[in-house]
Amino acid sequence: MRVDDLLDGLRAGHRATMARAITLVESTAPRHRAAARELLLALAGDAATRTPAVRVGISGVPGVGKSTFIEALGGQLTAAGHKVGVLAVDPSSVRTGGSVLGDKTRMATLSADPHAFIRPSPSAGTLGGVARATTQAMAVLEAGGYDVVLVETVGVGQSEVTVSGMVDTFLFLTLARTGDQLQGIKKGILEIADVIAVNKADPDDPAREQEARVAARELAGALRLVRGHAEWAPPVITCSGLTGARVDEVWAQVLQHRDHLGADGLAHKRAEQQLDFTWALVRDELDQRLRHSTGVKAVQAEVRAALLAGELTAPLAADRLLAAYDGS
Ligand SMILES: Nc1nc2c(ncn2[C@@H]2O[C@H](COP(=O)(O)OP(=O)(O)OP(=O)(O)O)[C@@H](O)[C@H]2O)c(=O)[nH]1
Ligand SMILES: [Mg+2]
Repeated sequence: MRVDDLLDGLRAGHRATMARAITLVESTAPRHRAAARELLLALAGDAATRTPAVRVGISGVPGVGKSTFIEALGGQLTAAGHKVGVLAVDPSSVRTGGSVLGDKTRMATLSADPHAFIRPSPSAGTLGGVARATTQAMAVLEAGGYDVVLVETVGVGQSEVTVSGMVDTFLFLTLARTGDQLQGIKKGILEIADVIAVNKADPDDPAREQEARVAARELAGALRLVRGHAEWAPPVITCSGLTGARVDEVWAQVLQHRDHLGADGLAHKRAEQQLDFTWALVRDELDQRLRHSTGVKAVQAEVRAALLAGELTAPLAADRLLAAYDGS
């Protein structure tokens, strides 16, 4: 399919074209790269004339209820006239090649909603590669008129930091586990979260709801310690993704954070993200070139053998590989 046809289909909001365009920008095949670049360049032109979509990262440990929350929130938003795109960044897909997050079966209602588009995590490559695919998929969704993009990521290590660098607002879901909830949350998360919600505070379970409220208060206190007198004090509220209770309140806080950024603040944040993204792309490309370098391939086995035999130290081996790369 030609890039012009993709653009026409996207602008007209055709779902099949959307899927095809996302596949194109996710592709790491060299033959797709030129077309993907052309498409993204055209989309960047479109974006300049449009109100930016609301990009929200949603994170939390496995089982905290991210997908269920997105199902509830997405339904509320499409009912209110929004078009909602859902993407996933799944670090486990990087290791296993499988895709756990964004599992459509867990978002049964939303995946059948004509005003929602759910895309499971791309299941290949490095975390950087998956993040690149996700950033570009966001641009495609926005071109298709999706004014809200939700990015689900499981709360393990680097993936949250990666996702927080791609979105406007970072929402962290957690659970009330009295006593150990603070240990369960890495300090790094408290530094990057913009809104925190203690989930599974179901209204039909008053004891649990109460526990969640206590946890929210404790967390708010801990946040004050970590963040000091930062301009934005992340609100900590309770909700229940399963019943939909207070999910609207969480969304109100997301919008509040966006208001706090203001149009200029948002533009600045996105520009900075583009700069970081640029360097990530450069590193990604260098990595690819290193992998495919004929010079490196030529000496790789020999260097490996020498290193394993103890004839070369790691720094010397690295020098040899880099020299082979520079020379090819
Ligand atoms: N009681 C209760 N259960 C919930 C709530 N939200 C989710 N659950 C349950 O928690 C389990 C995990 O929910 P998911 O939405 O799949 O969690 P997740 O965070 O997306 O999980 P991963 O994608 O595996 O990281 C499911 O059995 C849900 O039904 C809630 O608000 N209340
Ligand atoms: Mg999930």
